[in-house]
Amino acid sequence: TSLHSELVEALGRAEMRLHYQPVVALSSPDRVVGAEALIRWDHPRLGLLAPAAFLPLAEETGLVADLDLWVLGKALADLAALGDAATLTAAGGVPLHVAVNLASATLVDPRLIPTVRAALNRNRLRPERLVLENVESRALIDLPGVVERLIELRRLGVSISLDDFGTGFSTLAWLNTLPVDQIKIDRTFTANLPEAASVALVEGIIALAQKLDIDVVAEGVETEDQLAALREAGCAFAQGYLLGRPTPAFASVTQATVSR
Ligand code: G
Ligand code: G
Ligand code: MN
Ligand code: NA
Repeated sequence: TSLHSELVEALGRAEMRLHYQPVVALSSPDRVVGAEALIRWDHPRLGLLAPAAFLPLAEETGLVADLDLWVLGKALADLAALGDAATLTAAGGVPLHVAVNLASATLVDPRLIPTVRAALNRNRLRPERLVLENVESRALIDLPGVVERLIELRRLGVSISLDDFGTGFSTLAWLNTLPVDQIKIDRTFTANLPEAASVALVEGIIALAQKLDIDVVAEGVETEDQLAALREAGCAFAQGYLLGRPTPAFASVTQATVSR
């Protein structure tokens, strides 16, 4: 059988898994403010597959929206299952959020908004608890109706995050025109910290985002030096192996900073 026909059946056979990676506020002390849901396929023969092994196929064959909508329901159910007490972050008392990645096909899928509403209601979660990340920034310029959909989602109270910021088709000009609450600085920029040129770049992005009232999350933080450079630059949030690897148990995400 082809990987494609297996993928069609995988959702029905409950072979999809979510791993969660902590998103950390760089305050003193640091604290976990949420988690990004990252899909995996627990394939019966091939074992645990990363998104790179099946997402391109899912996108080509029109299955990616089904996957993303499943992720939405599962991630919000997992968040709700943590319970109220466990989801309050150590400082500030702000409840944890969960971030879900959406392909461009999902953004224009008519089921998206009804699914978001239903999943929030079913799990008795306020919309502020959900962040939607746009995986393919190209969609934002290519597909008609995407901006309107983002505006509608935001009106519901859901936060919109621009993923992989600074790469591919994303441009600074978009920050002014797109309904966006957060940008995630791509890990290729973090990787070159604390190199002077990268520090300047990150500082520039942060200054611009602050003026536009947009939160900045730095991705891919792997070293203490990178983390120090981000603090120095005034970056408010970060994610990366140094702060916490993706893990199958959502609950363990909340312990990420406790162990630091
Ligand atoms: O987990 P990993 O770093 O291997 O993820 C690789 C890529 O897959 C990332 O760019 C991420 O945005 C994307 N991805 C992870 N989970 C999902 C998902 O549920 N839906 C979509 N559309 N993309 C995802
Ligand atoms: O594109 P997106 O931001 O959704 O991608 C998230 C991906 O980045 C996941 O596959 C996750 O496993 C990976 N990731 C998370 N933290 C790190 C890190 O510190 N270094 C690297 N190289 N990858 C990371
Ligand atoms: Mn992401
Ligand atoms: Na990213």
